[in-house]
Amino acid sequence: MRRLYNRCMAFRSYAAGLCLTILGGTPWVGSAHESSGFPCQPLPCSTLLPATPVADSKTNDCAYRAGNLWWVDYVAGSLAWNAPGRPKPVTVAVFDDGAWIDHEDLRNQLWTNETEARGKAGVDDDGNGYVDDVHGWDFVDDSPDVSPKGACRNRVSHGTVTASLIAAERNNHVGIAAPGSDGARVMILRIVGCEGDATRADPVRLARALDYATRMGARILSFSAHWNATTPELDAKFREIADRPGSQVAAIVVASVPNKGEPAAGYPAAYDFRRIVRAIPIGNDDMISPGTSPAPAGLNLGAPSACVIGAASPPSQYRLEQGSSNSTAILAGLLAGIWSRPPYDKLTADGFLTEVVEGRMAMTPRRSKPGSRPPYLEGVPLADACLLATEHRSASVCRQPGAYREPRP
Ligand SMILES: [Ca+2]
Ligand SMILES: [Ca+2]
Repeated sequence: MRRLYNRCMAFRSYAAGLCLTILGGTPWVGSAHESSGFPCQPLPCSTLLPATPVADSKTNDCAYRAGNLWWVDYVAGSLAWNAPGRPKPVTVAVFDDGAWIDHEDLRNQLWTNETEARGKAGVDDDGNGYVDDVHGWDFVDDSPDVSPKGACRNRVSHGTVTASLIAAERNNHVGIAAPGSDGARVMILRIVGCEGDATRADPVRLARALDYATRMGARILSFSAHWNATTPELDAKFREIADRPGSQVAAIVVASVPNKGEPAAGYPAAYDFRRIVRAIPIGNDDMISPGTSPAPAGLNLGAPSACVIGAASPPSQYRLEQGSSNSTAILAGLLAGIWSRPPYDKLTADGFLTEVVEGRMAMTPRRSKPGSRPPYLEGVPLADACLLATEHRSASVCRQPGAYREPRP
């Protein structure tokens, strides 16, 4: 990761360009658990956090039943499954390296462009400029096929992991579940590849993907990625989406804050915009991950980063991953899970941010312990769904608030 970052800076220095680095701790070299039964056997690392009872007895996904989805309970994500009222799913755009949409835990969780799904192959049925864009678009190769390409096919698909942490299918007996299982549907936008120029994000490509996501109804834009230089045009796009009052394309941008010792958080986390929600990576000990970059003050919420299981290769492989990419996806899925439920489902992006994220979530007494470097000396509020009224509110994570409080002098 450090090497990638240095490459990024070098590129910036001579080309004043823009570089995208996919985060994820060790997404390319992480431990493989592909033996029979994974992820349905209890994993040792899932016991590193304080034991939190499995909160939802009705959920049958094998990783949940095995106690491996501690990270769902850590953010009280199961409460987003059982809140009163019928969920109105929120579309979450996943800006990443594509995804294996045929995976058993993803194929029923996709945003679908119904006009194209019912339309004619090879025809731009909805006239949006993209032919056959059923579940998103590949902006690297300009294709409706959003699956990983080239060298990405031989690696862990970062975008498959993050999409599954947002919205993996629940109660299908297999694999994992996620805070947004019932409340999120993922739009797959491939904006980076694994070789050559495709590894560097083109600002024009990013701008097109932003336009597409907001035009097609995404209300949360999830970036488990960052870049270290920007352009006036890209700044203007993000300002319109994430800052301007009354914008017709307002959406919530969930941005990763890296934890590999980078001196700054990078974009889009570095933007000081009102609709940016930053994911602060939390490690196995309730601590902010060592090496977490400084980020602007604002809507910064902690979410788990380590020992997290996500979907990998199709049709049924899973991976154990760590890194701030996980935190970002989990936070995006949790926000969607809450936003999809009454009474919050009627709120605009600004209303949801003001009333729920800023007014309640950021006010929670549950805080992470501080990491070793500023500006996180006082910890960060831990994202959770305990604000939802639900019969399962007895989840221990809600009964035992205040993992960390700054000692009074
Ligand atoms: Ca179209
Ligand atoms: Ca599942």
